[in-house]
Amino acid sequence: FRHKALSKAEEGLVGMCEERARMLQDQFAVSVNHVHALAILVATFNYEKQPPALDQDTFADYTARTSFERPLLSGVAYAQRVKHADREAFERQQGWIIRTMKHEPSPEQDEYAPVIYSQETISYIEGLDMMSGEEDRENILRSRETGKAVLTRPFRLMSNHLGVVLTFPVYLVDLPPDAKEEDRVAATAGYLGGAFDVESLVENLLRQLAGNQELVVNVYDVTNHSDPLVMYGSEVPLGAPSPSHICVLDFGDPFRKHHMICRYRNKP
Ligand code: WA2
Repeated sequence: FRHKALSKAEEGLVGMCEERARMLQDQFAVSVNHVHALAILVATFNYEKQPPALDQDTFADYTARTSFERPLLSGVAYAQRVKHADREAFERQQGWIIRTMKHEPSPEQDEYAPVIYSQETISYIEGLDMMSGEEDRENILRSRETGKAVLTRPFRLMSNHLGVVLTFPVYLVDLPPDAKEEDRVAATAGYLGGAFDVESLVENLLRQLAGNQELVVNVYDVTNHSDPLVMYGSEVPLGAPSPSHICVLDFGDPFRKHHMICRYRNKP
């Protein structure tokens, strides 16, 4: 009798966890696809047209009107690659100087990735060198070497919410899918990316589902299996022997591994 009651409860747990994992993965995937399209938009209108047929106002307008396509992103932006030799000319042309993510004038670097276009929801990153933040910098380097969408580990975004950053590279020329790493780096024009505000937008997503009250959901970055990083939810004190269910999540970056773990708030 007791055994049967527990299995019923566990069945419910599995179903609710899988529903949430599927929803989160799907909303993540559509958001990533739309950022991919924005990277192509920048390549097409900013680089394949002479003079560029894109500016901050157009980018802000287009990204605001298409934000429904990116339900888990708090905002998107484009950071241009600027080599040190071109910094002075770039700053003179823009009328502002490149700053670090701590808002200080950028010290000399080999190259920079200042944001030149941004969605208004994250306008605070305009003019900031995205290579000055460790997580953003690693993303930028990995995206341009692979030509693929990449994700950071979870960290506190500039919004102060826990989340991850997505980055797509933008190239000056069309590259074959098997292009060499060095050719990719040489052809890099900049980086189109955005912030997955997991803390508030996933909360919002889960709140709308039936059974939300009774369920505790956590998402972890388990890329390093012995050091799981919280991506969503609060740390649940271990040792509580309540049944839990684990769903594997695929956010589209094969370098990263994610899990969702669900348990009942009160042992049913
Ligand atoms: N965007 C928004 N908030 C952030 C952030 C970010 N990066 N990093 C920390 N908080 C323009 O990869 C290029 C966006 C970075 C893209």
